[in-house]
Amino acid sequence: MDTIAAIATAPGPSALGVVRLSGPEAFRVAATIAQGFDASRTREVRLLTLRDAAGPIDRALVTAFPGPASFTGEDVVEFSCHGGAFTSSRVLSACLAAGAREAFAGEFTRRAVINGKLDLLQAEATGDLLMATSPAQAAQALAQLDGNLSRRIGALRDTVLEAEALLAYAIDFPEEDDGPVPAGKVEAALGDIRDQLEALLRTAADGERVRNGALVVLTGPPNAGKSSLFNALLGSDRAMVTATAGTTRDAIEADTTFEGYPVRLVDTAGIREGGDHLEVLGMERSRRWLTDADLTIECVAPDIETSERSFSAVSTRIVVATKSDLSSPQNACDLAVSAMTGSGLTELRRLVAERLFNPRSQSRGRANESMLTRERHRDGVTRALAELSDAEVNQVAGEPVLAASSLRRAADALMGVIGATDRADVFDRVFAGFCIGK
Ligand SMILES: Nc1nc2c(ncn2[C@@H]2O[C@H](COP(=O)(O)OP(=O)(O)O)[C@@H](O)[C@H]2O)c(=O)[nH]1
Ligand SMILES: [Mg+2]
Repeated sequence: MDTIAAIATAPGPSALGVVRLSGPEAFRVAATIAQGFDASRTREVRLLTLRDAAGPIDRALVTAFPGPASFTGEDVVEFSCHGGAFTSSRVLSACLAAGAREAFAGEFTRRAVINGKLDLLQAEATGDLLMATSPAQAAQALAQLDGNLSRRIGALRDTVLEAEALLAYAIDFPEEDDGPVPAGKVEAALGDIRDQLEALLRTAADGERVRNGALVVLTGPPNAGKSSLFNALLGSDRAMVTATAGTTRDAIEADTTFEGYPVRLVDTAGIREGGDHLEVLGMERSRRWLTDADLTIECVAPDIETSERSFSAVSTRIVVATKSDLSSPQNACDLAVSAMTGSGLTELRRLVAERLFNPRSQSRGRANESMLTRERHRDGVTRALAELSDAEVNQVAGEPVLAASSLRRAADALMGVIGATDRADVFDRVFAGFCIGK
């Protein structure tokens, strides 16, 4: 292992800039740069002068964390210097001149995984926590970082291995009619595993929705007040609003939070017959967004005629009567709002959050409930479930040896999700989205 260095804080002017070193040479590199660095004074924050060949760089707080009780499991040094592009870059350059190599994205966390400080699920959660923009995302990432999902999948894997042991036992005592493994016990164990795998798989939709944000698309005829509502929900004038029908041509996206849950809100061109070339293109786009939507907010205005064509067939939709300041809603709707006065907006945000995330917040109340949050998790659990089905078929067919090896593969698939694997391709995929210095 070589020694790596990186700036761990975001670029741009800031109060502090943190430079991190990790690897067998970390203490030697630090001693070259920091006057009076003492590797024996571990986990002690010391104010030292940093220098390079050209002279002093900064006075910085320096902390030494000896491995294995460090973030990466290796010797680690952190320099907390003044922020801004210049100072932290110069400290980094000094580390490189003293023999460290610049880290690539996610390399510190990757080393933590290799050294057994974190499993792969926790490493992913670290990345999710850095990217979180809403309370729900942060809470989910933190639970995964705490190991909740790892424990749930680990316990399930143990159950699979117990069933495999049960089978092995039955294989060793085939002659005994009423042997050590009562008839039906294996079947019951397999059925229980199936239930648990299916329950786990059902958490993926909610878990991934919290991680990625739910796609909420505003739709309705031109001039129904979609852009006005879009702006009002965001609290900023993002979309153009005019009394001319067909103003919005392109879809506009914005990230926001409703009741602490992440939402990608999209304003679209209103759908109607006719319109010029540009408007027709806009309507095509609207239809595409509607296909992907997790939920649509369908706007009906008192002064605008609404044809069913304007709407989508998405199952989750909220019908909103807009411009409630003009007149009270005539048609059946879930809610009345006014972008002008702001009335009904809080209720609308709450209703959207409930429709999209409520099943999850109920299940969240249950002890130890943890969610699959990525396609990688879903793939692994799906593979385990396919192996379990093979095991069931083989068991029924009187092939316990084959059933046992299917169970072994199911256990391996679950282990792969937790990440006690050293497969480089899996690692590359997990760490591809990380920033440098993490
Ligand atoms: N009185 C009133 N007028 C509104 C309200 N929302 C939108 N409008 C007006 O309705 C017209 C169309 O609004 P716009 O947001 O561009 O509708 P869109 O075509 O569906 O995006 C504009 O003249 C707006 O000023 C509202 O809450 N109250
Ligand atoms: Mg508009």
